[in-house]
Amino acid sequence: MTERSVDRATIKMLKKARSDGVSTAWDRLAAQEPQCGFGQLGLCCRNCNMGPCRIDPFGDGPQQGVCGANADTIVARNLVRAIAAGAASHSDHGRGIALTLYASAKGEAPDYPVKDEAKLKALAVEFGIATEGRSVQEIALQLADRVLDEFGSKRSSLQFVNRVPSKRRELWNKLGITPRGIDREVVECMHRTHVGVDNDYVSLVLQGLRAALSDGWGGSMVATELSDVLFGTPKPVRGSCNLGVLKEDMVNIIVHGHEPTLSEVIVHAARDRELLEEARKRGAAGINVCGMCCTGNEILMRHGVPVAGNFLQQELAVVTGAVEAVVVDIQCIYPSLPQVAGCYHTKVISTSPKAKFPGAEHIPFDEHNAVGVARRIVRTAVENFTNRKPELVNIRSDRQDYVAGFSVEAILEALGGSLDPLLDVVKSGAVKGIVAVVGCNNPKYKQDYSHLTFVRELIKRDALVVGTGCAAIACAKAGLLLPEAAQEAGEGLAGVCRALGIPPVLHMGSCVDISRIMTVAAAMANALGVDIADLPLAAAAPEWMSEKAVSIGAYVVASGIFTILGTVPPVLGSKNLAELLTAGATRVVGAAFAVEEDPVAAAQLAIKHIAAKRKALGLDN
Ligand code: SF4
Ligand code: MSK
Repeated sequence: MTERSVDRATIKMLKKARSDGVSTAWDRLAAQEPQCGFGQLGLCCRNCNMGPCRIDPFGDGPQQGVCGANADTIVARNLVRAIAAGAASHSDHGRGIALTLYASAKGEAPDYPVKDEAKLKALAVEFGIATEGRSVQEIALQLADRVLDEFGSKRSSLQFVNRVPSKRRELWNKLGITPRGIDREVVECMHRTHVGVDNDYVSLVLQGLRAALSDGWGGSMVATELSDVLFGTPKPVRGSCNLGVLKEDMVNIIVHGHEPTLSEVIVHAARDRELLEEARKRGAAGINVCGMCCTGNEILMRHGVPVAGNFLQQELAVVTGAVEAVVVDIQCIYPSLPQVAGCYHTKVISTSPKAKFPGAEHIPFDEHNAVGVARRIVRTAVENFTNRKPELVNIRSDRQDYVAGFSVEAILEALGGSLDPLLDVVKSGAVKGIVAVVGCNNPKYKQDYSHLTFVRELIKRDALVVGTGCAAIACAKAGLLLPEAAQEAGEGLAGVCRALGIPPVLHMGSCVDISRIMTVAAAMANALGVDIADLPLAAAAPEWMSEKAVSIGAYVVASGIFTILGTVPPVLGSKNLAELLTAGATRVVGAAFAVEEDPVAAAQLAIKHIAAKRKALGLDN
């Protein structure tokens, strides 16, 4: 099992899964091998019913589909469709949060009062909404209304684009990739990739970038900013993580997926006296709510709720035999969960009308009666406690403390109210640069190995790391989110961490919270009067797997940040497209992708890039 993961808790639970006769993602991957070579290269097309068509990568067989599309067109269309799916997922999540704020402001969602009035007002000002002499409800209603307009906007640019340095905005305008309506860019991707529409790979990729930008500076940013308004802006908080956070003597509930709307109220319902009494009556010492993936990140950032693990651990949490309910909303949830749960006593409870799972119990979430639904879900879990099969319970003790909650506001507070101290340590070279490490796990690669190796190489060389998503959970499990981890950092970064009392790796939230990283990058560039592409920044998704990660990578590059992918994207079937993404893009948007599966070599690429940017800015002369 050591070839599957570097995480001890994962390895132990994989062994238990095997002895319990449970198949996991790793087993299903083995059963899929060899995976389709055409698919891996991006060379198959099913966009119309004259197909499916595929291009022979060796040049002996067909070089065109029935319609005449060549490798460049097919690979580019597949890439753009992946971006559209990723952007749609983040943005639909953002829309859900905006609709909740709207309902809250209308008095129709009483369980969601505005928690951060200062942030509400700051956003209102950004959107040109008057705040003087107006109630929180009035401001919230107008802001939610205005934000919802962004999805189907007739305007030529999204509001948050104004955060971007002017040089970059001019470039986007020149290239015709300034994002307009959030939904519009996704729809245009689907239109252009329909048979017989856009067949020029460069033109297709540019629209892909525009859709991705509508995610990063639109849908994801909406999700982050309005979640802060509704649930509170995160501040540094301590918690613990990994499968050892499950408690043998308690009712264990895992909340998994991406939206904070449900998990927030479940956290509160689990503290309800009546439900706690019910749990005690059934022999449990209490109710233990733990997160998984990005729903986990959302509640760990705001409440320090324990996180049971990242993407590849969702089945393994069930394998402990100690989970009464896995409550899921949207995104990154295996369809296999009910099957695995069937081997134990665990109930899988789906809650979103957008994500149903055969074999799961569906308890529809309703923001108008959120606490009522949350209580029903918690009660279902409590009632399931007595069904536990003690002979199948095996919770290992692996758990690790972390500090998370580094929102932009929290970072500014740690810096004394302005970015200047951060810019000063970057200028002095104590911190050489900042690298964003984000994204998933992927069973094709040893779980967490690339994340941790890459991050350790970077902090050793005085690069400050900011993380989100499953990458941040990997770092949390390895102890890298503690201030004490500064001892693994280079002298310069370690000194900065000690002075500020921060870890060398800052957890900035869930996948949509990469928008927080973009906001910091834009603010740094604005403060220095340069473009984002001029800054000593880099990004990486060492173990990515989802279409959302494709959208993220595209908007990060289009925003001017060099991005390293640790798993190979399905674009190598088109030499032209691969060249455009890894080299040509630098000439177009000032940044490009690199693909490097070896995390040590990937860290060297990031450090080399940062050194070049520092030199160009005259910082190391
Ligand atoms: Fe084949 Fe063209 Fe149809 Fe794709 S769009 S399936 S390449 S005919
Ligand atoms: S949860 S998108 S596996 S990071 Fe955001 Fe993790 Fe990737 Fe899902």
